[in-house]
Amino acid sequence: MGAFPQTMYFTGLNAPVGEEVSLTGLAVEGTLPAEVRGSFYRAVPDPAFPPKFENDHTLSGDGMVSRLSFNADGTADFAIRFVETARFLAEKAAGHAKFGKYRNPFTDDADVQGVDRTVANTTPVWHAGRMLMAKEDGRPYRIDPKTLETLGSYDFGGVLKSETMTAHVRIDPATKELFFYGYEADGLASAKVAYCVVGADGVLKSEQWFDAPYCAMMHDFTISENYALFPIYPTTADLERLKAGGEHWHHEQETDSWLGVMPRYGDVSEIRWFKGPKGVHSYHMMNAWEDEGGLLHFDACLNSTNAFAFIREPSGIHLQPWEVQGALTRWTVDPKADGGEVKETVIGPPGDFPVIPAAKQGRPYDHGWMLTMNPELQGPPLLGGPVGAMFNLLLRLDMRASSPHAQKRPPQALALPPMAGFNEPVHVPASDPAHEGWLVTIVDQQIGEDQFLHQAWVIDAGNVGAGPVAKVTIPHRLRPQVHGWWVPQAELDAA
Ligand code: V55
Ligand code: FE
Repeated sequence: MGAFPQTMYFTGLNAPVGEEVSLTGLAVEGTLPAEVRGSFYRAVPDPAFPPKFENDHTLSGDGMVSRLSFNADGTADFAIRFVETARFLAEKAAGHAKFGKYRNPFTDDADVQGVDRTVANTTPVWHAGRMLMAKEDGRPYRIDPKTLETLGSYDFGGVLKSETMTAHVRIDPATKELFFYGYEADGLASAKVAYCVVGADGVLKSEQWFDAPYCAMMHDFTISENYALFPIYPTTADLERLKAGGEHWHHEQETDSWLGVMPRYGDVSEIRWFKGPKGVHSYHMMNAWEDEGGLLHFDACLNSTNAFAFIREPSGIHLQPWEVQGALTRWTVDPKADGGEVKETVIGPPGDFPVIPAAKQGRPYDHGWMLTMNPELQGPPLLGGPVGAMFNLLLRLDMRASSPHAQKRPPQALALPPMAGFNEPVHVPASDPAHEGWLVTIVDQQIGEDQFLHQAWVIDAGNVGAGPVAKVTIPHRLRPQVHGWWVPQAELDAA
């Protein structure tokens, strides 16, 4: 077996771990709020074998699903297991990597052609009592939420036609329906998008296909109370390039972005396309909402280009990380208009991993949280993750303050010391509507040359600056997560 490449994607915090563990009775320091009772699931890419290609990166890692559960007796349990995808099992049987470049099956070994090559590594999605490990290049894998065992590829009981399902779903807080889409729905580099609605009972009740303006990396989307919003940014795929063994994605700095808007229970023929700026890109949206005048606002962590160097570089875009400009940005459109251009307003700082209370999905909202880099950090950041450095400042944003008509207040912030980083938090609602609830997040700290301390922090969501109210040290090496999900104990008990 070869060795892992000695690049930033496989060294330091990003060094592969690949060990399945189950630890029980971990001590919780501090005061764990009674409401933080349930499990924090995380998706962690972790390659079981050194990649076939030296230029491989974190997004190709085999999915591991991790569970941190807060127990009734005040202790915590931690477990992590590989998602046993068809790809993982084929490589495990061979004892080495057989699948090639990120999302390029033409670079795979001949004897695994046609084998499902998704790695299920992006989001643990919980809906209707089912846990799905999702990645945008394929169908999700269903997981037993208690044992973390893999139950197999999931297609909503044979109903889903799309070959893919996004890792970024949206759940309506009132109807509990799951809204999602799949892009490249009928194959590599296709512009076909499947738009799907799943009932609160878990039954896929609608799947409609439409054509995007071009085949784009559609990582996230959002819904408002009445609309579904599909952003298209010019990170594009090309079948001939894939056949020639090239990269799945190139970013095109001179190509227009678009926002597709349709009534969320409407027909896809009703989609209207609104033009955005050229060359911009966003991985994650914070929310979308309608104002009293009927205008639709779409709030995203927008960047001037693709945030990932491994996408920029093959596209001929050579920038230092600090040359990438970003801001929480609002695009406003009139959803009743027949297309047009978005109206753009900067409403917040650069950064990513936006979080809102689940109850505010698609609704006007007062506050949200996100991660950013601390411009006042007195020392080096923690290197790791797909961008190369971990976010080290957690912000609570007052979204009303970001309206040009409102009083501007500085955001509340929780800063980490040098060589420490936040993973994306999950929000745990409080039972008292006057309390903003809690954030649970994994904090990684480098404490030696290749030594790291990993802790779960529980933070008062309305007072992030006060620091954690409770901490759990996880005595196991952790790789950076992608996304997480909070599942309350009552929902686990009912499942
Ligand atoms: C992202 C993550 C992915 C992926 C595409 O964070 C985009 C963004 C972990 O996999 O395949
Ligand atoms: Fe994401």
